[in-house]
Amino acid sequence: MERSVGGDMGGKEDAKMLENTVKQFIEYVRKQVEEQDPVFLISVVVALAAIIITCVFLKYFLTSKTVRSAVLLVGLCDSGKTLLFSRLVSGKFKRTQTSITDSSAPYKAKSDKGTTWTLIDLPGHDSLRAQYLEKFKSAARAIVFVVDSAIFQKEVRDVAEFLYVLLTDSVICRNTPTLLVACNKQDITMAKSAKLIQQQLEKELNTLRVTRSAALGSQDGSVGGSVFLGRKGKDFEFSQLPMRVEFLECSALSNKAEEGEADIKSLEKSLAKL
Ligand SMILES: Nc1nc2c(ncn2[C@@H]2O[C@H](COP(=O)(O)OP(=O)(O)OP(=O)(O)O)[C@@H](O)[C@H]2O)c(=O)[nH]1
Ligand SMILES: [Mg+2]
Repeated sequence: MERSVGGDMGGKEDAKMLENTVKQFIEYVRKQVEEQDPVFLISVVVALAAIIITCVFLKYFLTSKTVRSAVLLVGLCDSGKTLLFSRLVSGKFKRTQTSITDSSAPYKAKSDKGTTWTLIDLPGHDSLRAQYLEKFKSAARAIVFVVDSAIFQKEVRDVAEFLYVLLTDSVICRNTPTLLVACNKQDITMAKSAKLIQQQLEKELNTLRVTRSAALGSQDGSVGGSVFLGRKGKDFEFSQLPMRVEFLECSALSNKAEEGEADIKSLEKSLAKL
């Protein structure tokens, strides 16, 4: 009992002492301020504000540059992401199986600067796609969207649906990573050209935009965080997007021999411009 009363008194004394010290300090600062030239004081305040603003800017600028250094390989199953990954990293052919997890490796761009990016191969399977995209999307400097040009006609709807998810994502729209649509498997005779793939995707995305926004309207906003695709009141075109978009043709496999040369020069050229 006694101890607790003593403790209370000690606490009160401490509080009083602290109050006195603070008062004395405020009084001291007030006196100092009064004695100074106001022009000098204003310059000190302005200089301090400039230092704080510079620090905040530098921190934001440096962190956003260091964090976003990933190049993601995304696309439907069997489009050739893993083989392209292997070709870009080591130049070698690799027998692949459906990926069930991500794999990453440093990739040195073929430019004068020779920046090293982290190349990340994501699984294309329906059930894994979303979770891996979620994991890596905020780190993306560029997204290589791989399309199987040989069976594009059959897959156009699925390809457009996946692209729609990417292009209306709020994080991706804010960070605006470069989008490289790699029209792969050009070694196959039936392969569609990059130009045709672009036109068909624009048409398909235009249709999807109408159906998706109608569905969103009836769901009282439960699917939040998605951005309108392209420009309202205009047919969709890739040029309306906030990020740089490039369509290119490549083949991760030569039609002559399995281990033969791949044709990924256009992809390497685009990656050099990041
Ligand atoms: N002809 C031809 N075949 C290719 C080309 N690129 C990849 N392939 C083949 O297509 C198949 C699928 O390639 P992967 O690299 O495993 O495909 P993926 O996109 O990683 O597939 P998931 O991991 O399931 O998402 C393999 O048999 C590859 O050898 C190409 O440019 N031309
Ligand atoms: Mg794979």
